[in-house]
Amino acid sequence: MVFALAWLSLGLACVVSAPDDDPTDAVAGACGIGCADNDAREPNQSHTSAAALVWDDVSAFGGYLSIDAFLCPGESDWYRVPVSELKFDFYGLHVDAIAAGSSWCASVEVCGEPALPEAPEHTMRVEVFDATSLLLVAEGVGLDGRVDVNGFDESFANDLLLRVSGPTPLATYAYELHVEIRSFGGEDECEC
Ligand SMILES: [Ca+2]
Ligand SMILES: [Ca+2]
Repeated sequence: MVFALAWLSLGLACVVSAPDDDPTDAVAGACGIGCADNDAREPNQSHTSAAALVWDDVSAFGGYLSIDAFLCPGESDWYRVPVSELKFDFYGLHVDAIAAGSSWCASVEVCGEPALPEAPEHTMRVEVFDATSLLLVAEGVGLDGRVDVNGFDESFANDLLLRVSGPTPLATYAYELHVEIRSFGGEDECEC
């Protein structure tokens, strides 16, 4: 227990930035320290080192991509999504982030799909920024390892920067990130 508390206090006190770190991360107490299980898109600890993502599929209905990644204690994972190349008339943003152990329809209890309990180690924040202005255009926080961020208007017509982080350094997990820009309005439904 003594060791656990010592580790915890170190984690919470850490404000040291990595060389490529964003100053705002240091203010927020993020360390950028990484961990053994971190993903191959590192380093992406700040918006200036955001990992460039590419669409898995683009059609007249929208662009879609998904990746598997890992969030280490206290880090940020930044991604750049090439929305401006889509040239749609309508931009509907749908971001689904799923920590390992949760599932797409975890919030629909009647479906009985895997879900995580609300806990500090399962917290996840997804922020969406306009890549040019760096204005925050959407965000979501989940305490149960499941974040769903949606929006639609011209705010999502430029390239977007996504930041995945844990509000607490206790949050660490493998996660899936699904990003879709739809050229039409529409809601997701979980069908059991
Ligand atoms: Ca990572
Ligand atoms: Ca990172």
